[in-house]
Amino acid sequence: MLLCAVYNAPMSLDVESLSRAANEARGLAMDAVQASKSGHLGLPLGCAEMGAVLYGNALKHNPDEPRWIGRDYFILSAGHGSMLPYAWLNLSGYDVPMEEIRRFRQLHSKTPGHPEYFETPGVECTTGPLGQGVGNAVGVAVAAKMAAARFNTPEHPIFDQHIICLAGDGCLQEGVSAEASAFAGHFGLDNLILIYDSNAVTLDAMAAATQSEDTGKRFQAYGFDVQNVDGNDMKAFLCALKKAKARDNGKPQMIIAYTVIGKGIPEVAGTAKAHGEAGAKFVDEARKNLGLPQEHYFVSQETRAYFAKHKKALLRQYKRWQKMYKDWRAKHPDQAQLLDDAIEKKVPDDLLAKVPNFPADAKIATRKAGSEVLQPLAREMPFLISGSADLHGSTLNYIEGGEDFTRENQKGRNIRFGIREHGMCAIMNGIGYHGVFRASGATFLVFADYCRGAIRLSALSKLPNIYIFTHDSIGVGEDGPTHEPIETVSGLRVIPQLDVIRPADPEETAGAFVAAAQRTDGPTLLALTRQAVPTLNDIDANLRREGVARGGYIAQRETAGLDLILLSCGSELQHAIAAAKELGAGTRVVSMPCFERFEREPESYRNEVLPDECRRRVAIEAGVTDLWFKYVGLDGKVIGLHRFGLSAPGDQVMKEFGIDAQHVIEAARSL
Ligand SMILES: Cc1ncc(C[n+]2csc(CCOP(=O)(O)OP(=O)(O)O)c2C)c(N)n1
Repeated sequence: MLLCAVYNAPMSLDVESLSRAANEARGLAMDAVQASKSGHLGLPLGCAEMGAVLYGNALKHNPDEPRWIGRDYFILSAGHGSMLPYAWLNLSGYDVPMEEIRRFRQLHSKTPGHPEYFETPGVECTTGPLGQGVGNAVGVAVAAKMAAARFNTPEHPIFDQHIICLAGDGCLQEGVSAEASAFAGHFGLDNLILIYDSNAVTLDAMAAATQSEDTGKRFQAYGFDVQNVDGNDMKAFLCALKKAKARDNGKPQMIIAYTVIGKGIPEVAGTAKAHGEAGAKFVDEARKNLGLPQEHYFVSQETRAYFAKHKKALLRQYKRWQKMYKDWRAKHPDQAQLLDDAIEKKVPDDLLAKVPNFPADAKIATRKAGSEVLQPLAREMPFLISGSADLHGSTLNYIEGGEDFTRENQKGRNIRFGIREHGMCAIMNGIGYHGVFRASGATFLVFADYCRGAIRLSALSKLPNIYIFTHDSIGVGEDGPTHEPIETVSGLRVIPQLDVIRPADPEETAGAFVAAAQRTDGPTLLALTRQAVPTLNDIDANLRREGVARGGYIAQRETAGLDLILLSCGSELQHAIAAAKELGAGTRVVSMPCFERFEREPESYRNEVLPDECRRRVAIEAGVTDLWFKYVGLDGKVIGLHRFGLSAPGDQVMKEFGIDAQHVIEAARSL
């Protein structure tokens, strides 16, 4: 029996078998990268011993049930090293057969270039844009703490797991990981273990060419415990891992693991050349040196036998958990039902009916309407979490009575992310990947650019996040052009799978929040005004709130033969309605709060709203005009602006740029 020298705990580690497995995993990475003529060899080779310890010993998981809620999470933030998890998932017995390893990076394989959440069993997060995985791991750690606080009992530690993230120099150089790590330290996420693959190499050069900070000290300053270890020494690494797992001291854990990038290919090992696929030309010789046969994709009987045995042990561990879980379900059936509903992402069908109508004379900002809509939603959706990047006072998305998430109160539903927009969104993704909670988060819309890297990945991974982004146009006013979105809404509309909804008044805001809540196969961004908007009583209230779900709808129908269509959304819809009054009985007003939802409607509906035969069309929105031409066509006109805004009261800025009914009327008459 080995003893962990640091704290004398027994360790059983079959070094011989796992060393063999590590070399065979290296062989798989070499073969796959060589065959696809692309991909990264350095990390899977350099971290092979850590992969062996994790998958062959330390991780709590179940290859037959990859999404088991009691599992440890392994997140490869350095997603370019994707052959590391693919090889170990294959060896562990996940549904990642050798055929898929052979098809590394090929069309529709389960082994895409970088790990993708929906593509590969056992892959927890979509990673590759460096740093994101660290933010995701922090988010999973938040969700695991929240779930434990809500569901665990002293007898039933259902959620009792560690989130293990492997990150390289690149991940830790990126700002998003710094934001998320500072958050993790502050909120005491001691279920997080961040392994820093410190191999002194980045892509272009040695890491020393671009970094000289003391990373360990930096993370200590964030509030982490930091251990240093030789990452190619399996015993030392397992010992550090066990120590990190055992520490429930309110500190996230960092293990700085010194490794040799590209270990196994002497021609490139330890240098930046090991990083990509350059080492592939030396692999025939490398195979020999590693004791591997010339046969490609080779896995020995011994390794298969080791992992078959290990899987049996994992299944015993899983069964013990199942027994405890069943007992919990029997004793707490209401809680069990709640958990089932949360995992299934159940949202009441009649959610809209739970949101009271606004008074017809309400003249409030859509952000304020949003804050009122959020409260009944939060009551109906107990797993809805609402956070803000230090702007709850402006974004108005605080769940009343939901309490703050703190070290002491991990049941709290309001997360104070601090001024860390990118970190917030990467953490929201982690909460989404965890799968129990629905994450919503808020900031000013103009800062969506800070969040974009994470928002894009939420769309790619189909996470049902809700972004409550306020101050959505030049209507922001006095804060000036730095704070006035111009191109931002359009820039977000072009992200595939992201719904952007810009509601026009309080009732549309109700519809927008409910549409976002009921959409569970992708994220929704709500763009809300800072300034008060009139309630659009010319349109039936139910039509306004229900119309949003279709993305676009006929807000005001013509009363004579159709000869003009006015389109708009958000705070500018009022101008289209006012203009219509002057433009004659043949004018139709279309409210278009969400392009993406409208595009998902059947063609027949879209043609009904925007019939081909009427080509006289004018759109108005206080932002760049380009995307609107899809709906007004080359014969139509769009009122908007293609320059940055101004610092002055919002109504004056709107007027200065001609965002009003008069300009709609003039444009229509000129057609
Ligand atoms: C945000 C982002 N920027 C750049 C890249 C391209 N890239 C992939 S790996 C890498 C270098 C990473 O260095 P390190 O984390 O030390 O990885 P290692 O060299 O150890 O494999 C770069 C620049 C990326 N994937 N994501």
